[in-house]
Amino acid sequence: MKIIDAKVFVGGPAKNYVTLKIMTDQGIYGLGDATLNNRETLPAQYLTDYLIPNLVGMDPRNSEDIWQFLYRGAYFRRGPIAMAAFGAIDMALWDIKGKLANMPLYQLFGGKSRDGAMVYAHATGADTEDLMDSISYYVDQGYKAVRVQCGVPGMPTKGYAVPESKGAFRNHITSYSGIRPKVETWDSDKYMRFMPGVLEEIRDRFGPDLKILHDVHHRLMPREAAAFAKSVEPANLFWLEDPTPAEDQDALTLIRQHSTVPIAIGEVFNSIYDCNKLIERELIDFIRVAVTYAGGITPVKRIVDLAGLHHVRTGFHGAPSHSPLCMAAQAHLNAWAPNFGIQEYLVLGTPECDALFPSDHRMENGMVLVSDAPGLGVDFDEKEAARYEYAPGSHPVVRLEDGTMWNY
Ligand code: KDG
Ligand code: MG
Repeated sequence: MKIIDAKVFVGGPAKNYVTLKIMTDQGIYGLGDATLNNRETLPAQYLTDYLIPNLVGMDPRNSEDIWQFLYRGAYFRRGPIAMAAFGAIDMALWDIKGKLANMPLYQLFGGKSRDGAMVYAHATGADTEDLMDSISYYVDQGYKAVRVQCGVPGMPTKGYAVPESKGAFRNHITSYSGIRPKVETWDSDKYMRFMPGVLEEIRDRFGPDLKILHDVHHRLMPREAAAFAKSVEPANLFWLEDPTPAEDQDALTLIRQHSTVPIAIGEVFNSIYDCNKLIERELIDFIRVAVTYAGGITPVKRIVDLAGLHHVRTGFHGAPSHSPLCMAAQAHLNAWAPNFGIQEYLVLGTPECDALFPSDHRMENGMVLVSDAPGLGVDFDEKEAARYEYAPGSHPVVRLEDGTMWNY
């Protein structure tokens, strides 16, 4: 069996999905996702210029050897651009393998460990009452877990992932359009004074069973993060995410010394070498890598197995920017992983997205139910894809009130 060609598509409804389609001489094709949010053309070009010409002629069934060829062959290893490109190839090769075996991928991993994978939604509010309405909206739909973000009084822009005005939470998605980023302001003191009280109010209002998550989005310094983690303990969080910039791994030791709040980290990690020490030293509770950014199913399955040895559970990244192909790869891993924790899940099929990526993966009562179709269980409609064009975007940048650059 041989790979005869591969194509890359960039575009989609309100997102620049980077979709790879690998064709074989047996008519079976595989699909993979290389969507690197706001830098989408870069993995697309890496695929087109360097990787696809090497894939042609290879046996797609040798996905392990092909992964080693890509990774060891890169010389300048890792990094989000290369790993997203490898991730797309690896996903597509697993898709082909599943189609050849006529089995959904979770069967190839070892079968199902659960019927449905619990997901969390993003609740957000311009102020506390607005946030409470947003949480109720998701709880009423059957969600058992919500990430909660709240506008901080007295900050010129209100904080990470919060709407500027009340009542906007249903459609709130951080705006990414244009090459020049929007500038947000941040004040750690105001945030640290305000947020613990909000989390306690949510716990009082919604009772002991709701799983409450909160994302600091890399904004606190290590000592602040340790103090903050201690101060949110009464709210009994399911997790506290990215309390400090993820590259300073010693910060996690300080946080652990001061608090038992569960820590989730990893959405910006690209490889097992970004998290193996954190996992082995049991400094985190949830690993948040995404199958796309971390190089595909092959390496992420190894991370999941390592995490399992240390009681670290999965909580894969699933921001709105992730393509349904990445979410499908994660749905299969979630169905199998003995150490599954939770899944962030936001690509709630708009009609346009469902038309571009038809599948019968579904969401019911805050759980993802994985498709039983062979492979990833997601198709790609090229005619639909022709409707979309690449539109450049950018993450916001953050400055302190005196103008100092900070972490988004
Ligand atoms: O591309 C960046 C987003 O994926 C990120 O800001 C979302 O922090 C995020 C999350 O937890 O989903
Ligand atoms: Mg996050």
